[in-house]
Amino acid sequence: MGQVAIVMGSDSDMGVMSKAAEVLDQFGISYEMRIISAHREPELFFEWARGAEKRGVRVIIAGAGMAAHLPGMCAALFPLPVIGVPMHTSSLGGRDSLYSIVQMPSGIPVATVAIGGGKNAGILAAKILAVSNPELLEKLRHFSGEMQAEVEKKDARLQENGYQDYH
Ligand code: RP5
Repeated sequence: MGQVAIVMGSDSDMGVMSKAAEVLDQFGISYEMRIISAHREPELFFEWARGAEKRGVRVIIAGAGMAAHLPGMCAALFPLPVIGVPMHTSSLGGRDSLYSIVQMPSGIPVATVAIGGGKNAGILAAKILAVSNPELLEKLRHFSGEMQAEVEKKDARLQENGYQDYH
């Protein structure tokens, strides 16, 4: 049981999808994580996606590569937000995955992140949940503040040392 469901078409997607899980862990958001292939096990996939809302899932993060139908089919079956994560592929550099996920027909949106964008998918899921969770929103503000501080530190180092001595 979890507020978010992370699903991927293959364990070869794990490197990217684990980044989404890490973000959810960081923010204390509960999630389920599954490997389910829409193409290789369509019946199981349908059952899983149809049951997600009843299980308490509020956002699905779906990652897939190549002819990546998993996120779009999640959006067809699940009434709440679906975030799609296109995988990098060796033959077409992930454009196949990206176009398969982002080019949804009108009426069935998938919020598509960048190729390999597992981390942003996790952050986006947190932001969606933060709409009705002030405590989570506060954590997100803190997270943004930390990112800003990191960049400021880097710039201060650059101003101090110049680019030749910037490591
Ligand atoms: C998709 O096909 C998966 O999401 C994966 O990105 C791609 C390749 O799958 P494997 O052949 O590595 O299992 O369904």
